[in-house]
Amino acid sequence: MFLPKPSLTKSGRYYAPVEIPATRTKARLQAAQRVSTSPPRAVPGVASATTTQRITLVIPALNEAANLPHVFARIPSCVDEIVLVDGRSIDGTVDVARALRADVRIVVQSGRGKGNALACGFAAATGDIIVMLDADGSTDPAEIPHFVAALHEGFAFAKGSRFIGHGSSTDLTRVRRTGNRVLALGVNMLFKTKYTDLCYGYNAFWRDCLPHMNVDCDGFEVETLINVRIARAGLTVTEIPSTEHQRIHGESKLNTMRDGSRILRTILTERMRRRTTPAHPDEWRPVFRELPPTVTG
Ligand SMILES: Nc1nc2c(ncn2[C@@H]2O[C@H](COP(=O)(O)OP(=O)(O)O)[C@@H](O)[C@H]2O)c(=O)[nH]1
Ligand SMILES: [Mg+2]
Repeated sequence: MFLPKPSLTKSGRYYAPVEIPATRTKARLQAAQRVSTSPPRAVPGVASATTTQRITLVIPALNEAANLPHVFARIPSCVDEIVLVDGRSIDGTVDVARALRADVRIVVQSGRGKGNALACGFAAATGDIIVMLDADGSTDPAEIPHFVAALHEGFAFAKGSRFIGHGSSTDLTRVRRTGNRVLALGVNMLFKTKYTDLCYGYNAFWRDCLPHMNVDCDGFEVETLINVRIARAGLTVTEIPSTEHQRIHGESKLNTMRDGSRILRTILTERMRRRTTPAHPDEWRPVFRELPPTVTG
């Protein structure tokens, strides 16, 4: 395995080192290339990387029974723990998840919305590395190794982006794409970030980031809240090119106007806030309920 030294480009932007296994093709190399605004460095409180760290995958799911077979089939073997956070689905989501993976942990969220679901999933996760992605087939679990590799290179947070490198989306409508771009511009101006994507649900991070993220929102503003708080905490962030597909079955629960204005409100509120990290290390942790595992044999 060859690990090139970090280097600065002519434009002054930092290209993170990329692990290059001998078998990697040109396309995969481009896929692994990441641009960051700062070099990876040791972050106080963020675990140092070894290859033995455990990985938890957190999947929020609300009536996604028909999509789970596709999603679970693509989860790579490097994932040690799967936490599915159910939003009290009525389509058999929990039964399907259990039929697919006997070892899946089922968490019932304490409140409502994707933000609350992720907060509960993060609270339940036991891994050193936490990966979050969607249950509708739009985010591909096969990309997880790219995210994890970035964390092992020294970044605190690996943030999926549909608009960098070979990243793309066939799921976004034109209105949502424009809204995402405008909101990302606003965040970049207000928080001095260089994000190419703001509202994407595919990320990975060391568990030490959790108190900094302090996820305390309910809805689809959750990704924005996380992205803003990790930037304000000074954590090292790198963007990973990611391909978003159309959800396979069912419809998006996101309402462009309602959730767009929630995201805007979140950005403005975060800009006004002073304290971002909870005083107590467990203050961010919501109460959640976990269903007992199914008895087998
Ligand atoms: N547990 C839970 N999951 C949710 C909730 N709302 C959305 N999700 C999940 O969050 C992911 C993204 O939701 P989706 O409707 O596809 O939104 P979009 O991708 O932004 O269009 C999917 O896996 C949903 O099942 C919720 O209230 N509770
Ligand atoms: Mg979706």
